[in-house]
Amino acid sequence: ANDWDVLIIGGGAGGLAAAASLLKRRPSLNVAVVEPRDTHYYQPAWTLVGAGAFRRRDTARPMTQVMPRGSKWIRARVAGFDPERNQVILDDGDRLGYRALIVAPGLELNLDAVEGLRDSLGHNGVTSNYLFEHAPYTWECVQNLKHGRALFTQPPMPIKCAGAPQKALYLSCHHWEQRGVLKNIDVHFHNAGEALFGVADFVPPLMEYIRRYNATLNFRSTLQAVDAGHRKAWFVDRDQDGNAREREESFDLLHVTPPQKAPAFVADSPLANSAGWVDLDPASLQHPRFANVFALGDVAGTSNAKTAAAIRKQAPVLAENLLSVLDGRPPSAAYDGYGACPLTVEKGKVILAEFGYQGVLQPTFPLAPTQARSLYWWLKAKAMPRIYFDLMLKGHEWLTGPAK
Ligand code: FAD
Ligand code: UQ1
Repeated sequence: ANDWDVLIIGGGAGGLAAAASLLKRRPSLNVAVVEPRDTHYYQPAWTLVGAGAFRRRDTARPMTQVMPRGSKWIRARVAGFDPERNQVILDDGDRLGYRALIVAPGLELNLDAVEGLRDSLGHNGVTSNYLFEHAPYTWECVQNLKHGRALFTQPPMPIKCAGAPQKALYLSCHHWEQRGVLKNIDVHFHNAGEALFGVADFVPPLMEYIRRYNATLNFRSTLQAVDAGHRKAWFVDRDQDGNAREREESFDLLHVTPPQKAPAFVADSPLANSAGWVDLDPASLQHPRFANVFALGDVAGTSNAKTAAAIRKQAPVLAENLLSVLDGRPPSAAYDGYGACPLTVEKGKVILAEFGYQGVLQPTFPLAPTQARSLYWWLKAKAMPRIYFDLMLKGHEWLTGPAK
């Protein structure tokens, strides 16, 4: 049975923004959001929590409070898809039918891909801003460290908010600089990739901060295992030709960005591409084989930066195109790959990286885009949470512009 006009999987940034954009356009639509958790998290502020610049409790809201008016919350977990029958399968075996489906369960932190990480987090200086539970521990460790070794890691791409691993480094170093202890701390960045940032224009201004904070960059260096008890971490370093070498490092602080992957129930489904993400047309956000299936947010198999900023632009495009499909018309709105990463290079200054597909710069404001600015710190720390909760999750799209 087609229980719902539109069934949305996930009550995170993507699912709720899509629900709000749809209901804004067509309030009569019969929309349900399947979401197992009773709390919605504003993850972008966890970087600030790790630097003592935002209260953790302000990043969590009851799901009932953020669910867009007119949508029905179904508290359940999806276990699989049956797109031939227009049904999703819940983990208790029940099925829900739909006329159109939106897949938005985000991505999964793969803690088990690093041996010992699960048990080490939260102990002896091992921390991560990527988890609600541990972001405050980052700030505790940063304040306590007066001398020693601090390591910051970045796993292979794709990850959400690819700038966040280095944001943790900059904000920690800025605190140590202000306290006069930075000179006593040996700071290392271990990046599985080959570049400090994926869009070349932003690398030179970021390198200035790397030099200022006297941090050592290690590229093609991937965290394999950690033992908080002995304060040891093991990396696999590769040279340009791909030859691997294991390296043991001691630390006093280890900020880990965990490896990330598509959720298994998506990767193992008929909706996935070969990498496990939802297969999508990059412009229309429509599935190439199942015309009534759409996706947005971190689970999308598009090449944009996995950010809430991307969702701000994706949701209206998806809403337009999904309504076209329900009405028997071809999709006509196009997403240009916009994403944004506010790089917190100092406590009080941000380089606002905004770019689309192929790394094309897309600045919102008519200001030199690679400049660190206090205006953008204010945008990130003060304005953005309100833009997110009061505009984006409510379907107010004046900042986004009409979907074309
Ligand atoms: P999520 O918001 O993660 O939501 C997914 C939802 O789906 C969850 O509620 C989950 O419970 C639910 N779900 C999962 N599995 C199932 C299932 N089987 N059935 C039903 N529901 C399910 N973005 C920016 O734009 N700017 C930033 O500065 C920024 N900084 C960040 C810093 C950090 C430390 C982190 C972690 C992220 C940051 N991001 C930033 C990224 C941003 O938070 C994500 O891109 C965004 O939340 C993705 O939204 P989503 O809806 O795809 O996934
Ligand atoms: C943004 O749109 C967004 O999503 C709502 C974020 O996530 C919370 C961001 O961090 C940023 C920087 C943007 C970009 C927004 C503007 C207005 C330039």
